[in-house]
Amino acid sequence: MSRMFTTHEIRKSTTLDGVWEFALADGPDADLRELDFKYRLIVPGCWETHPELLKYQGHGVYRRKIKVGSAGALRLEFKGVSHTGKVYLDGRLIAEHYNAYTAFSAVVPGVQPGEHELAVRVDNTFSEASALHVPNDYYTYGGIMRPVVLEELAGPYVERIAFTPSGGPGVWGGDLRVKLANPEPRPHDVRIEATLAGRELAIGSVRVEAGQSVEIGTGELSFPEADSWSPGAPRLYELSVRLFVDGETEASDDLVERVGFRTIATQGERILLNGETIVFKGFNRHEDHPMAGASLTPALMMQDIDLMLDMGANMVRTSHYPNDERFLDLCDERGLLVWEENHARGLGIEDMRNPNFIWQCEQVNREMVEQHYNHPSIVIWAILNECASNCEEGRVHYERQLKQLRGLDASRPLSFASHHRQDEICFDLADIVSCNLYPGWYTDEDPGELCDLARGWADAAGGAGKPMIMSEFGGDGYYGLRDPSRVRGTEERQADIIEANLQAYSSRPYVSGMLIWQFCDCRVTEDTGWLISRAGTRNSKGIVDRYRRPKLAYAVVKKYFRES
Ligand code: ADA
Repeated sequence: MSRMFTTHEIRKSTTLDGVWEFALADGPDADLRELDFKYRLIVPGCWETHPELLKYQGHGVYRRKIKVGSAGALRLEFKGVSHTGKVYLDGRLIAEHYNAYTAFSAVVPGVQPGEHELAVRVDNTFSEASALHVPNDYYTYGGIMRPVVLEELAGPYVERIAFTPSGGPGVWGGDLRVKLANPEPRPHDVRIEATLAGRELAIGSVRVEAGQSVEIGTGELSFPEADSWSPGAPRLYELSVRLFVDGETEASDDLVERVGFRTIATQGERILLNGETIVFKGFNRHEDHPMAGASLTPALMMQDIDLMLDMGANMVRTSHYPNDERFLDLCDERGLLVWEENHARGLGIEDMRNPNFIWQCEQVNREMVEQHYNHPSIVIWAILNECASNCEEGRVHYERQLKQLRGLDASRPLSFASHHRQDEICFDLADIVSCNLYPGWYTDEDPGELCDLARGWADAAGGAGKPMIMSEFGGDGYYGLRDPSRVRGTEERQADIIEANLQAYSSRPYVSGMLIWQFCDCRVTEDTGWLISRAGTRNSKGIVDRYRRPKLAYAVVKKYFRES
């Protein structure tokens, strides 16, 4: 299952879930014919779930046979390969992609019916070639960790749909952009129809040249009957787009998306959802589980959402990378708002000088927005968590990337989380000011006083008149370590820290959001500098542990999130 709903009624589409053969490789160029495919791994999955590969960091090759029914173009989509994937069809390279957290695809024209071999080289090593996957306070797992989709294309196909809602309750509208591609060696005339919220829409006709793609837009449409999407009533609508090629009366391709009617905006120091003030309460969450690595099953994703909702949360931040689409689908369905961010954590200016940094960030920004554009739950795009936003050289990157995001999506506010306190210099570039501060854990400051100081620093640094979110705060609590002394690391002390922080932020009207670091404990890179101080090679600031067992702080969070 690659999504939580059916995305094609017409196009032939299957997921390649299941058992694949797997071989270790001693480098990126190992001869595929000479490898020993002795392992059997589940896709999607992480190789660290295999008892011999618990800490394997290196190269490996996945392999399986696929069956193709009719001659034509084949489309293969990989939702997430960690962190670099090279895809081969019958020994021929057809796609290459860097970054575990966004999807990529390959369209191969003229594939003959019958059996073919699919092989994927996967690499999760750290080197200069990888500017974003670096040793870090979370774990870069290895493997084909998100679903793989195989599609047979009958001709021109819908590559992407982007729906932007506008208006408000009772006067909902929106505009639709459809991107079509023609994988065939001759041009086609294509007519496009769509269905949304009970309306049949004739989008128009267009000629698509051989091997080209085109985008067609509707302009503003009105849907006065549509219900709003909101956390309390997350009403979703299927948006189906169909293609009719060269005068045919039967559609030959389609794509179904799920959309919601909601607006998100900032107004002075407030954030407005559907025109009403909202305060975000929630968690930072890593995609991490002891039994599944970063490849959580839908049941595990749903459990996380249930736990967050049980505590009274209304938001999750996808720290620090774009998340699995199935998790976002579930957030849409359950009404959990999402702050989604690009992939970067704690990169200093030296790291940002990596020659691959710019293109790798630009690529993940573009893929994140294009691939996740239609999720009504996503209400903030963010970039570069705790990177060098405290110096002019770093500012150039923040400016460039925020501008890129604005160009890709002007309908959602932008932010970035900063830990630079009074040294921050980029808040003027964002729509929302976000601060990561750890009073009670890394410092002994009073959370309320520090929050007031942070508001002042933000105001002085170009953030005046903008909403402010406390985007990270918390402290370690080792699951099961209980002690009346309430010393650091006990569950009691963690609960105290969380309580003091939540009390301070929920009583300050200028705070538009509070996101606890973090939802669940997570595995971190082993043996790298200061990270060695992470007991058990994990970040233990979760309100639940890696197995989702609640710590004492759970009840504290529930009290504040549910009552405030
Ligand atoms: C930072 C960072 C998180 C995590 C946290 C911590 O704020 O953004 O990824 O490392 O600190 O636990 O120290």
